[in-house]
Amino acid sequence: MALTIQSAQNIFSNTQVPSQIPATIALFDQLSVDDQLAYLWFAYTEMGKTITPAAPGAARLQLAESLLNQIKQMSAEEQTRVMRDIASRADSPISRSYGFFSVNTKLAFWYELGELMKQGVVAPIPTGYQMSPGVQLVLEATKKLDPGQQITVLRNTVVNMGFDTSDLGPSSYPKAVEEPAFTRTAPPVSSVKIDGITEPAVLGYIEAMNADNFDQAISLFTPDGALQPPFQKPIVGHQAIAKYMREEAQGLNMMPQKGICENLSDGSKQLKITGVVQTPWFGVTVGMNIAWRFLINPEGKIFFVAIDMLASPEELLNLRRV
Ligand code: 45D
Repeated sequence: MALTIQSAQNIFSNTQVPSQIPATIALFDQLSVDDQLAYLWFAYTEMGKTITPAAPGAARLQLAESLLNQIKQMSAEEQTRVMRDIASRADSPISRSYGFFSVNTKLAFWYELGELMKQGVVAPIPTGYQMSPGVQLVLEATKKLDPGQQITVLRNTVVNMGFDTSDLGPSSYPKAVEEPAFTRTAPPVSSVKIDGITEPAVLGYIEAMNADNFDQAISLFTPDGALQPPFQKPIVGHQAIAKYMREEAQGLNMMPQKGICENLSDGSKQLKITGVVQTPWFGVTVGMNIAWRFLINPEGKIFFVAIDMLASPEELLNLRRV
């Protein structure tokens, strides 16, 4: 029987216990735009008491520079309008430019705006703003999350902002700026050991990813292979996966801990591995508990891998089959 992405998505289906991350984002989505901006400001400054992101590199900030310079020169009212436009995904020139940014450039843009807000150059919250009970509710929900989940909520709200440029096609914007590199916080681990796992494709995948060697990682996939990031649809094919990895997987530290491997009747294998991932934005200060679910074809190539955020640290031990 031929492997299908749809059936692969369902391996170890008990991994996807309801996560508080989409639930918190759903609450956020119901807020008014001003409430959303206020929530992000309060959540970010509160979080900053214990963990703060590393400053983005100069090359990264350059990509957002023209937007930031425009905003700096605006009146407080205009600055507020721009932020409302971006947060509400309006079709305005700045919200369009933002919409074309990669995930990490979007984060760098807000990082810098946050700094300007702390310095008083940009107004964090519209003048006369009154906090609604809804903001308090989402803040309370956020406090209950672990740090890895909190930064995922922040990241995903930032990613969703800006005019949706996905239908505009590449020709409408001069793209193709090389994605700036993250500098690694720790030297990559060269020999990967995962309790219970000997599958070469899996060990090779982790080793390549920890060295940002995406060509090497891609070569382990079947040509029609797919990678499914947390809360996203599968990304299919070498080219699409490579583009995704260059934009979003640089500088990650992957620390798989243990796993199980099961042989299927057609010669393929399904594996579930749990462990911790660190993002270069927060380095060793924040660990995200995740699972990888691999489907390896009879030839030892990766047909499918899903990355799931775990609902709780206890889920690290959930290696039961199903
Ligand atoms: O609106 O095996 C202000 C893959 C107020 C690849 C603000 C992976 C106003 C394959 C405060 C200024 C990548 C899938 C905003 C593995 C306002 C693979 C600013 C997994 C917005 C394992 C807010 C990787 C700011 C994973 C500055 C799981 C917020 C990676 C900044 C996860 C937030 C990475 C930042 C995560 C969040 C990174 C910097 C969750 C970064 C999060």
